[in-house]
Amino acid sequence: MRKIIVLIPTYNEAQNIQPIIERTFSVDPSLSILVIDDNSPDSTANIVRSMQPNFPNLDLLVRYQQRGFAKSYLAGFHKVISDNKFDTVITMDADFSHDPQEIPHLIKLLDSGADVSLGSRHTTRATFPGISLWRQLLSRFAQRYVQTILGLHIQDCTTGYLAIPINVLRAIGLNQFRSDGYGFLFELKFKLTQQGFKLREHPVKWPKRHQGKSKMTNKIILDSVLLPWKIKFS
Ligand SMILES: Nc1nc2c(ncn2[C@@H]2O[C@H](COP(=O)(O)OP(=O)(O)OP(=O)(O)O)[C@@H](O)[C@H]2O)c(=O)[nH]1
Ligand SMILES: [Mg+2]
Repeated sequence: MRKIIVLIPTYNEAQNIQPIIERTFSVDPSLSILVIDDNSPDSTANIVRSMQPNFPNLDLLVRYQQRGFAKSYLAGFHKVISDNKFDTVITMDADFSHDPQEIPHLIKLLDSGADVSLGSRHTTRATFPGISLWRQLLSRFAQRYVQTILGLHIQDCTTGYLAIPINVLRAIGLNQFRSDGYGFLFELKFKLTQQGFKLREHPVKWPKRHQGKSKMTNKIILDSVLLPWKIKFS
C-alpha cells in the first residue's frame, strides 16, 4: 500500500482551498495533503489551519521568502523527503483545474510500471470545459514549442498534475533547477527524461479555475519563451 501525499501550492486561493481539500480527502481518506502557501494576503493559510483539527493528515508549509511557484514546489519536495513518511508525491493545483478523482488513475499507472505519471490535457480523449479558445491555443502552442526544443516525447509538457515516487525525486537533483515560475513544470519533465525515467500519460479534463484569480501574466508567458533554450543548453 503506497503512502501518498498530495502537494498543493497556493497563492490567494482562499475561495478554493477548503473545497479542494475536502474533495481530495473524499476521493481517498488515506491520502495526506501538504499545502505550500506563499503567505497569501487573503489568509489561505488560516483556512488550512482551521481545518487541521478535523483532518489529521493535513499539513501546511508557509513560506515567508520571495514568492514563487517553483520555489514552493521545491520547498515541498525537500520537506517530504526529509519527513521520510511517504513514498509517492502528487502535485496538484488548488483551483480544481486538476480533478482529485484522477489521483487513483495516476497511481495505477505507477503500479503498472511507469516511473512517473502525468495527467495530460492534450491527448485525444481530453476535454477543456470552460477554457477560453485563447488559453487552449496558448497551451497547445506552448506544448509544441517546449516539446520541439527539449525533445520531449510527451503530449503535455506543461501539465502540473503529476505522480512522482520519492526515490525518483531524490534522484533528479532538486538544487539544480533554473526556472522560477511555471517553467519549472517542463524543466522537471526534462530532468526526469534525461535521467531515463519512463513518463506515462493519463488523459484528464482541463476545467477552468472554480474561483479566484489566475496568477498567469503576460510577463510569465514572455519569460517562458527563453527558458526552454536556457534549460537545453545549461
Ligand atoms: N505557493 C505558490 N503557489 C502559487 C504561486 N503561483 C501560483 N500558485 C499556485 O499554483 C497553482 C496554479 O496556478 P494558477 O494561477 O491556477 O495558474 P494556471 O493554472 O496556469 O492559471 P488559471 O487556471 O487560469 O488560473 C494554484 O494552486 C496557485 O494558487 C506562487 O507564487 N506560490
Ligand atoms: Mg489554474
